[in-house]
Amino acid sequence: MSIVDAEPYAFTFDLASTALVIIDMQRDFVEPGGFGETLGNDVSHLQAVVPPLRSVLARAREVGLTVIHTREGHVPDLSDCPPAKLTRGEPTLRIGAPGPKGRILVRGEYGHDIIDELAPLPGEPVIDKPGKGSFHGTSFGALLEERGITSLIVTGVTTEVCVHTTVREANDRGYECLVLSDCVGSYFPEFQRVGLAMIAAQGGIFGWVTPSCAFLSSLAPSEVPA
Ligand code: C5J
Repeated sequence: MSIVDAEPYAFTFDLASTALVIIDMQRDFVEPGGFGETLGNDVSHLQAVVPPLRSVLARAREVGLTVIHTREGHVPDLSDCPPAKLTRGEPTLRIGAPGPKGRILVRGEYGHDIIDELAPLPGEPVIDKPGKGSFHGTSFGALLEERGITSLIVTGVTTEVCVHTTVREANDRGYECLVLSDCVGSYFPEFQRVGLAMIAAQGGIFGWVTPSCAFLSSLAPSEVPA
């Protein structure tokens, strides 16, 4: 077992039953010139997540942790998108509209894919999700069950939307979630701060929070190949 210093108290996990989950590190959210920036957001807050997350991903691969990536988006005919979401917002910025990196939140478009720095390796599952949470309308839950995963190390964007929704869904399903504070990002610094505080509040109401350096140093030397 590994133990990490965390809020609100130490998080214990076993590598064999733990997955690193990387949520929606997609070009349209993270890169300059993407959909996120078109909405008026400052993407530098999300780009700051990339270097620490790359280190965590590299170490996770070294120690043989299960790595699961997710992408938010819809099938090209938008048949998996509820009308209430399709008609929301300014018409040129709606789901399916043409965006700077392809149709907004549509699978197969350039902007929908994961940034090169965190590209999945062959064999690493990529869960395409039509919603904010990773369980809704996906095989994520079945995959975790199949692999005997009970603990999730959660990273990605955005903290208060897809990360929060996934952690809440996972918590209700009995998974233990550790959120790496510098490996999740929000366009809004106040949402980042409060979003993280909410997870660990009240004795860990949804989960645990810790910086990536604590997680990395928790991996016992015996678990790192020579
Ligand atoms: C948003 C996400 N913010 N991945 N998506 O719409 O958090």
